[in-house]
Amino acid sequence: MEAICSFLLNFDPSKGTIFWTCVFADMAAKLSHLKECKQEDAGFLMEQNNIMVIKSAEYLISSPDWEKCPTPNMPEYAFIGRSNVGKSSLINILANNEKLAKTSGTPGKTVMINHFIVNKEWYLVDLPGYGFAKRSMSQRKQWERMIEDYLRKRTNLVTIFILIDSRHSPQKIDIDFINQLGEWNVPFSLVFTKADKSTQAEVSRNVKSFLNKMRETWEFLPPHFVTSTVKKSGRDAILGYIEELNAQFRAIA
Ligand SMILES: Nc1nc2c(ncn2[C@@H]2O[C@H](COP(=O)(O)OP(=O)(O)O)[C@@H](O)[C@H]2O)c(=O)[nH]1
Ligand SMILES: [Mg+2]
Repeated sequence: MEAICSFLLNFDPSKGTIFWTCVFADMAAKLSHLKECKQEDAGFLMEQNNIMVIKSAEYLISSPDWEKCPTPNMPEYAFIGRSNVGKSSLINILANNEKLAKTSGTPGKTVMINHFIVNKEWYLVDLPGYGFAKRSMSQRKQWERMIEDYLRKRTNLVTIFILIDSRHSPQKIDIDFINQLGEWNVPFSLVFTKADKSTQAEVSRNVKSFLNKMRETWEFLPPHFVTSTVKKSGRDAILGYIEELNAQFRAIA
């Protein structure tokens, strides 16, 4: 069976920050088990495992840089990917609120870190996407600086979800961003979006070839999820994973 890397949160009292260690424990076993299930079964299994119920989800604030973000006192999960990959749509189905993050057919230009608070116990963060051709060079530089600072300095950031369009073969821009995260030591998971737009066979082929591409530089693969906001698939698995990490966060906080 393919090696799946699982991460465990730890607290470094000298620095006051959380950090990750890599383990092959319960979570890896669970994820590899889920990988072998059909998506529906995965949702069912997660339900049995007390899948998170969304009681509330509210927009909190948009910040121009990491220092202006809310107090880092709750576990935080950030979502990023190319413009138009389906980020806002995914955030909305996770939060059970179609109007929470704006969705549109045309990508936006705003470069802000957008915080939402879910169940009054964790932060969901919508980050501005990469690969937006209409950004000027200075806007791109601003994006790079803001993202690097946020990802490297935000102490309560548990993991980021990188969204990848499941209709395409591996794209250099996504691979480059992932490799950059490796250099920065930022833990991440992959979410393959818009699974309803191609056949199941095509989606599987693209997911497989993306993971194979990653194997060229990565020893272990991160958890990955396949989603469709039209079919609302993949939602329970992602929320179950967040719930699991929230419990780890609470255990060390
Ligand atoms: N068929 C389908 N369309 C999607 C899905 N997710 C997003 N979209 C569409 O893709 C476009 C961009 O989505 P949006 O969430 O605004 O992308 P963002 O720029 O990454 O935030 C919108 O027209 C969405 O309706 C999906 O899972 N299936
Ligand atoms: Mg958006």
